Amino acid sequence: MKAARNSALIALALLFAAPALAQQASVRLTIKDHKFSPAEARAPANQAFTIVVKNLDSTAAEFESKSLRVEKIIAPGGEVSMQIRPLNAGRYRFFDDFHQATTEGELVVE
Ligand SMILES: [Cu+2]
Repeated sequence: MKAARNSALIALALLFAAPALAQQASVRLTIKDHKFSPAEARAPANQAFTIVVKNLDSTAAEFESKSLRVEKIIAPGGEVSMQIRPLNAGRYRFFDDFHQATTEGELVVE
């Protein structure tokens, strides 16, 4: 009886979780030689998405954007994932707060 109820709950959970996962867009960036790649990335407007940044340099980086409202340290060789709220169409600048002079890019939301 209890097992049947649990599996029904699991089925229900999967039913709701699957479309949400399928729809969630993600933007992947890397940092190498203190440059973002791509330096201009694209994301969908009006829906939540994730930004995943991998740091291929041997120094720590701090992914930061005032307009995206994120700030996260990335260890050398490390990767971070950030959940971004639904955004209006526009251009959103981001940068490495530890290497601001060289390491910046823009997210085009459309
Ligand atoms: Cu900072």
